[in-house]
Amino acid sequence: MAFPASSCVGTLACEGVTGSIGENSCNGQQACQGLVGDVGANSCNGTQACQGLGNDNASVVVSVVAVTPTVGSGSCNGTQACQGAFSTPLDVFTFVAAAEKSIGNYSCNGSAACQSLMASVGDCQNNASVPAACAVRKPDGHIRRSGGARHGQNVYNLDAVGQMSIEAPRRYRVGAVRWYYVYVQNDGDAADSFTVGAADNTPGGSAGYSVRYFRPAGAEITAAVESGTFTTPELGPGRTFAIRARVQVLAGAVRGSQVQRLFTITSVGDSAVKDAVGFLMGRR
Ligand SMILES: [Ca+2]
Repeated sequence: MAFPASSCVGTLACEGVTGSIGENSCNGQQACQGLVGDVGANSCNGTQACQGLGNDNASVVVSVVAVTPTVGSGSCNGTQACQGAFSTPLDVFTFVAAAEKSIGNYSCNGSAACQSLMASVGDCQNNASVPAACAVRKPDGHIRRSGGARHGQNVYNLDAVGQMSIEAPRRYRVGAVRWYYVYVQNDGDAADSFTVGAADNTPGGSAGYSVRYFRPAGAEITAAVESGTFTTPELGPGRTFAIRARVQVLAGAVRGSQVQRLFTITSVGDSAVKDAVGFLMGRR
């Protein structure tokens, strides 16, 4: 049967039904799970909505699935929405041509949305703005000491290998001050903010050194950086924000000792995406 527009809205609505459904439908938690049939635009938006859509769960005697459902634009947006849609079960007598099915633009935006989907999906990049789930998050940290070379641009890792400003140990006398610039660049394709945290990873600790952090305009942000809560302003793609680090050798620094910091830069848009830079210097 055919359902009109704005149907199957609500938790568990139309679970497992057969038939086409008009636009603005299947919007609700677990709505239209296991549905077999076409779905109109602006549909399947909700947690686990339309999961298993179009699956052939028939017995082994079924050779071909008659329906070739499609889903309109603006759909499958929600956590786990449309997961496993149009997948073919392990049934040697059943063949479902994935190419016959499609989902329109503005779709599949959400954590794990459309996972295992066997269908073509409109390009995320065609959306009027980049939805969070489509955005590429990519912080790029780089670092240099004042007057020194920059390290780590277009290098991405969590241990700062290849992204360290390393100076010859025993270089500085007691009282010496060095400045470092920690650059946070947005290499992603959507505006994003980034947190910056500093860890003291000096072997044996860095007693005898003062390390403080400042905004470009001069305000001190040492506590926020040390706790990892400092957050940059929102940066457009390609834009950079710089933090200054002031390192001073104190009278208590042991001869030949060193001070090291590891800075971890984390995307606010996706906290799983990070980059790291660091510096190493020491007392003569
Ligand atoms: Ca980098």
